[in-house]
Amino acid sequence: MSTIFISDLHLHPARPRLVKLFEKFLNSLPKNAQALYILGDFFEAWVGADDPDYSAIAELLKNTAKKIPLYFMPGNRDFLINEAYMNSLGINFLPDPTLITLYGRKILLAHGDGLCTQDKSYQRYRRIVRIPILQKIFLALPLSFRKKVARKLRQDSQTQFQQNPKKRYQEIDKNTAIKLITQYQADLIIHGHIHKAGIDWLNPGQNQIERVVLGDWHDDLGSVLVINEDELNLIPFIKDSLMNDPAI
Ligand SMILES: [Mn+2]
Repeated sequence: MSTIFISDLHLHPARPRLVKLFEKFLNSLPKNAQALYILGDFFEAWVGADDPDYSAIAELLKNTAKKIPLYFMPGNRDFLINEAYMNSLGINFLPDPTLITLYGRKILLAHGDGLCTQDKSYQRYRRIVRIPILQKIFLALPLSFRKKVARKLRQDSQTQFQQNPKKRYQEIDKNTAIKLITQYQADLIIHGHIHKAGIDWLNPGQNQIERVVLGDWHDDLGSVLVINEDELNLIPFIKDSLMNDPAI
């Protein structure tokens, strides 16, 4: 038995090769996989279920959820996704963060943007845009307006990154993460967001907390975490390689 984790695909119909790669990944899920977890930034910029740009991609998820239990945690690119919409697709919604127990391990799941607490102005913005009533009001506005707002936010953050390239894909605040993980009494955290795939220790030497950072996806390269009773493996996904990977 194994459990699969992915994040940061940034899927959009304007990137057909990436969408194709994701389809291939779905078709090559190992037979013994018991669940698929998506930890945010699955969509490039999600502004409502009525956006036709994402209907085909949402359909892929819906069909996958008929075959394997699917769990979805929104990221900063798809934070408007709510539980009702996910349930309508047959998908389990996960708030950020969520604690799960898997193969005897207590694992904290997060997208990762909430752990970047050095960026005070982003955290302020994040708190506001996650207020349910504000989300409800925004989602009731015309689609063309919502898409315009998303474009504007994207442009603003691009400009910000151009002025300050270090801010892009900045490391999380490890002390914030350690505090949170300790609160939840977990011994492993899995997150994405920072686009630097890897497995490391958050606090080497002391009560060791293991961390997996899921990687972002590119047109010809995905990043997949496979967990089973014995081990964690962060595996690059290239075309249809997942099934044949000896690590699984
Ligand atoms: Mn993100």
